[in-house]
Amino acid sequence: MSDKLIEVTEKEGVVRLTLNRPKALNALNSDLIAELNKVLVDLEQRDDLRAVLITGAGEKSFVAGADISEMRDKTPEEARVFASQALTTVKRLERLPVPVVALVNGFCLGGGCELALACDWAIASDNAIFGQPEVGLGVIPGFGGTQRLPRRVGPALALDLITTGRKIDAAEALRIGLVNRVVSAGELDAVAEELTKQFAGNGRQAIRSAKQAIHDGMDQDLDSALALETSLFALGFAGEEQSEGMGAFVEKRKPNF
Ligand code: DAK
Repeated sequence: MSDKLIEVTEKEGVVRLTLNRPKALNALNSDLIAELNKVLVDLEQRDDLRAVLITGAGEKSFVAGADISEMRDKTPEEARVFASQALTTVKRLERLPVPVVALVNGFCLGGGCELALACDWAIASDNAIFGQPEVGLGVIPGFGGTQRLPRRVGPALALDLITTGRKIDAAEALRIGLVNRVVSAGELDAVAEELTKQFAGNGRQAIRSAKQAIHDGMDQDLDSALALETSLFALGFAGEEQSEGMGAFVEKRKPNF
């Protein structure tokens, strides 16, 4: 692994981002967040992507949270700037127009759990540990955890996890819907590859619109969200994917998206 804060590799339109501060268990400091933001701004410009994978360097940790040593001496104003930069970056990741998959290879705590929550998919290794331990440090989750965690697992469980700061294992994370799948550490890459192949077999624009409908719809009342779905559904008939997808079905062949 190089000394870059983020290692970016790519294969057939699938970009893999490896957060690379293994000595600090990939804790998110300002430099790492700024670098992630820069990488995401570049990825936003591309229309040839299929998926983005995000993981942590080393075998022990996805991300062990925001960097506590760096945060320790921040003033309230500095904390606000830090949180707002991180929130912008996390939102950018969430809103990439392709599926974003967290490969959680170990500790996934605090800001790390919040980063995973912003991904569309989370695949955890069976040794992964999750938690929002911020109250034990005298603060609250500041990278979206108080909002995305209740939306993902429901308010009662989010309150449980955030007010106790307790850590949970991968099996419990799967049971409460925090992650989609749990596999052995050695299987993470193979499962990610299988998943991205499934994405690649589907309409790129359809995936993009489905993602938009879900994210934008969750922030709206049901009627507005359904109207949004109708618009995006209709828009699908304006492109080539719909005629190829439905034509392939009728002609009993595989679609070529
Ligand atoms: N920050 C900085 N360094 C960290 C770190 C972290 N979050 N987590 C681990 N490290 C460093 C350790 O200090 C240690 O460094 P050296 O001593 O070797 O220099 C190295 O990584 C290895 O860690 P350990 O020696 O502790 O390893 P262990 O296996 O014994 O323990 C552990 C692993 C993950 C259980 C433990 O390291 C740990 O408890 N880490 C802290 C986990 C944590 O509390 N995470 C939440 C961080 S707070 C906000 C903005 C953001 C946030 C909140 C508010 N606003 C602006 C309002 C977000 C906050 C957080 O994410």
